[in-house]
Amino acid sequence: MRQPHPHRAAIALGSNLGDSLATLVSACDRLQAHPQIALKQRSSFYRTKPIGPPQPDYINGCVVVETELTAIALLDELLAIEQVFGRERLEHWGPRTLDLDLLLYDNAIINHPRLHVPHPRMAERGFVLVPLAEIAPTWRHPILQRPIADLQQALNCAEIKAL
Ligand code: A4P
Ligand code: MG
Repeated sequence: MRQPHPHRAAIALGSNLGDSLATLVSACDRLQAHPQIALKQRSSFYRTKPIGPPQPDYINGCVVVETELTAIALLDELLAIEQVFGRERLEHWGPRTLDLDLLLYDNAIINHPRLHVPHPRMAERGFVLVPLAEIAPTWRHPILQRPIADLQQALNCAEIKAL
């Protein structure tokens, strides 16, 4: 029998404009409502200091989903959800109402002009690894070949507080 949702993916959520917490909760609802995506786990949400130009603090979190979508099709859904929340791309690493990044897709390593998986900067970022380690500590980073919990413990994440 065909599995309905054969792939597992990890997605990072971030926002630092508008009502960030409400935006992230609504984005999770949108993912869950999608017929080809099943939301399996959602982390706590965390208040985090911005990496990049001076801007407000972020709220960050992560989810694990199962899906029958290809990685590129899943990326397109994430970009469409960002648009619903009025994402405007003004400045690289600048403030945003909603950022959805595809972190991991099964154990795939993808280098496509529009998609890099694992997300290239995820292993250096506490705002990604703290929420991801909460829900997927044993998932191995397919390039570094280390579990997410190990990568997180190697970073100083003292400033990252759950809401
Ligand atoms: N793209 C390629 N790979 C991926 C992927 N794995 N997931 C392409 C999602 N998109 C991917 O994205 C530009 C293009 O990247 C997409 O169209 C897609 O084809 P974008 O979201 O417009 O770019 P961006 O987010 O401004 O740039 P970038 O480099 O992705 O930024 P990051 O690395 O996501 O950093 N500080 C805190 N505390 N919390 C944050 O969440 N986020 C950023 C953004 C900076 N500082 C932050 C946070
Ligand atoms: Mg992004």
